[in-house]
Amino acid sequence: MPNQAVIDFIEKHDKFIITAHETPDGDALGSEYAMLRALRKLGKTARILNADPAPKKFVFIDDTGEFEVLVKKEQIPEDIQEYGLFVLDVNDINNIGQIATLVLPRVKEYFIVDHHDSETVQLSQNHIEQNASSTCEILYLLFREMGLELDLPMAQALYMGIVYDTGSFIYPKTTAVTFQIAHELVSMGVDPNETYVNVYESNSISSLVLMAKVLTTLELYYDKHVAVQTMTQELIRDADAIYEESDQLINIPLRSGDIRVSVFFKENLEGVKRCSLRSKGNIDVAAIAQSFGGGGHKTAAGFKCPRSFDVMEVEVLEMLREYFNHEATDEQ
Ligand SMILES: [Mn+2]
Repeated sequence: MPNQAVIDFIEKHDKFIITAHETPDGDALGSEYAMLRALRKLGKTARILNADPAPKKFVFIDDTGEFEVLVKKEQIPEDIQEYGLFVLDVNDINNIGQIATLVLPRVKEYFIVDHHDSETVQLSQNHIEQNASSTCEILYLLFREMGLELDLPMAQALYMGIVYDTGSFIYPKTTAVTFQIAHELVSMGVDPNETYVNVYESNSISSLVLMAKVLTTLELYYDKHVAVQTMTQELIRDADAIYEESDQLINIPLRSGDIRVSVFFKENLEGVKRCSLRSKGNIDVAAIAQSFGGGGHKTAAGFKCPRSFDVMEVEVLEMLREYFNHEATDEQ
């Protein structure tokens, strides 16, 4: 049974902390919330501790304010050594913020449930299904195997994670199983339109202004097949926006039939620089992200920039050269 290790981990411990990756997305938050309720249903003590706040558009799944951000040591339970730590939707300990230093080394045991590609998973206790559309899909199948009955808030959380991570059932890892799970969740009472309105139609005006400003940075390379956008912290401030409001902007260039790779350099308000990569077809952007210490999926990946955007842009374009038989001339 593929899930037996996860089930053993749940059975072995009475208290759990649940975490996910930095700047948590719909799948990270949906899987945390569903896992939280599942553990409590089983009579366990459980809470969520994240490195970053949950974006507002995802919080409609949580009536009770469970997404706690770890800001100081005092939030960590005194008997932390008795806890099991669930690490969801991430397998890279460099991507869980200060959970990696304040929580992970002190818990009794940890366990990863994830679906990201990774060459080397640093933590051996894991259940990683790289072909799953989302961590929420893995959790749905896990709960079913455990015979755990889902309540409506759990179904809603899982559905949100699946919708988000599949781009509403269109990204490459979307399968018949994904639709089957969605069918079952909607049969339980999940409202697809409510999810859509919250996740995609509840953005602020400042996010529109941010989108307009980021689009003006668009540069095209390799015969207009590669799009590069750049968002500095000054640009976020000019738009009066917040960093999280940029999470969908990398997808905009992909709407053009010519674009095969979208590269998005983005800096948050604390000055942390990241690069996100998306591709169509056979271009493996996870390999590029891994070469800079990051990771992801073949068509969606990212990494923290070790150097300035200008330098990183040259390096990323160089790594894309093998896919294109042209010089990386700026054609804009
Ligand atoms: Mn995910």
